[in-house]
Amino acid sequence: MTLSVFSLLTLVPFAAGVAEPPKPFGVLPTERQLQWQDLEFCAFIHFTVNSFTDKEWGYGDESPAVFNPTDFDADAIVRVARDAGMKGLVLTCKHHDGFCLWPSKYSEHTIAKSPWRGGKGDMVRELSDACRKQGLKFGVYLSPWDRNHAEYGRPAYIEYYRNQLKELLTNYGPIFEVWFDGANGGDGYYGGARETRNIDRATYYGWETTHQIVRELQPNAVMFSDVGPDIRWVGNESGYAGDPCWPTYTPHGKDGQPPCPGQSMYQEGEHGHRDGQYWLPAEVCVSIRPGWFYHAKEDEKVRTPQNLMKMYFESVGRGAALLLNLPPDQRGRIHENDIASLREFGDVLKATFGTDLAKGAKATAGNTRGNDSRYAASRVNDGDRSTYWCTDDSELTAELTLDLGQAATFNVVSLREYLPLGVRVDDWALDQWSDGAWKEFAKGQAIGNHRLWRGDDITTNKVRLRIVKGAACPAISEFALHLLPPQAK
Ligand code: FUL
Repeated sequence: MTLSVFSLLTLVPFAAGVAEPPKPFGVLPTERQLQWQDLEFCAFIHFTVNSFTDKEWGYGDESPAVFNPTDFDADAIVRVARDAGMKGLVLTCKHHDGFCLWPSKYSEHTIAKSPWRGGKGDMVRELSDACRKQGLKFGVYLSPWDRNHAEYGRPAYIEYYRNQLKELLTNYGPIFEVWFDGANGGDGYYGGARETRNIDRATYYGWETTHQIVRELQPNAVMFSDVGPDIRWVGNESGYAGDPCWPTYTPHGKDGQPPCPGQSMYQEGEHGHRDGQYWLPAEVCVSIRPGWFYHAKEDEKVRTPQNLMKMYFESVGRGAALLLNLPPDQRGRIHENDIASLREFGDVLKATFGTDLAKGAKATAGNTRGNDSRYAASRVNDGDRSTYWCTDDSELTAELTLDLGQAATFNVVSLREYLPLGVRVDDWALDQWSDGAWKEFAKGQAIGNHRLWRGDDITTNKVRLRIVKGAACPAISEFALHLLPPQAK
């Protein structure tokens, strides 16, 4: 089992100290959620018959013969994602059209009936292998809505769906994320019936049983949907989380109905709820192009490196995760325009966050928990996310100063709370030392997994973090300073 950075703390023997760690506050993340929140930035790969028929939602009557990428290269796709700084990849193993990218033994509507690799290919295998080889985690999207299947809408389809899920969860190594889409447009081919089939979203899929299958076969995998159970949809496909975006959330149904995928007040996902009943961090899924699937007519509509950076700050920088879609083209390659944009974005991202201008700065705090060095101010800039600065229980407001020794210029501040203790901070502010006095340059609500501020260049020798309001004494694991180059703005 892989341990998140947070678990390491429990492996370090306690140094002689006087203070107990603070009690956790509110609802808390599970180990699998912590591992997932560590990743922050992953790739989404949308690929199916649509990539060849120029559609976004296949009707389900497409012949498998149309699926024939001429130059598919899983290693090349994964390399593009890895070079951009992505840590995982989620593949549409089956989209709404029902076509399977692996040779499922439960279906005829699969890659085995396509000309690709002479019908002997398995794209889930090739991509999951490539991910493992290059150090990315691998996740699966299996559309609950299936416009091809004759039994869709009836109990037999649920058995089929679960059998397919079992194939994906047992034959392809560790799975880090299982993606349950809430979309359902009703009409489809359905084995030739060509009709509209409406299902009761709350009861038809029997989600609890399906979730149990995932827990049994892949206990470390997180499950995504509009309403969890592990991670939630942020509520838009435009590439931003709300400000603030709490990882805590209470899913609400529509019109008093129970919440379920495809039937919830998903717009509330943008901000989450400060006192939400569950730890359900947000995922921002968005495409690098207008569509989720490749369309040649969108080759000139690829997001620019600057736009990707904006999305990064408005998703990862608000404590959510960014799942950025990169649709392979008819060759089975990521298009050159997408690669060029990603490369520039990825290079700037690495250069910016690769240098912490607060490293080596002298950190001092108004209060340190029990004067115990394990909770000292210096824990915020030791480059170790498993350590944190913390105050006495009575101190809900607090301040911490970084003395840089000499003037430095930055335009990005990065803050993190120590997540295993919950979200403790409500309001925060940042000050710069300027002409012999403190001057506030930023303030906000919520820190959580990650909070990035970016603004104009600031040159100063001292920076201060103020916790203005907290529900419990703060536990801050990171306070870093970075400089984003001008071309990234
Ligand atoms: C939606 C789907 O309908 C889109 O086709 C896409 O897969 C997106 C990520 O989720 O619900």
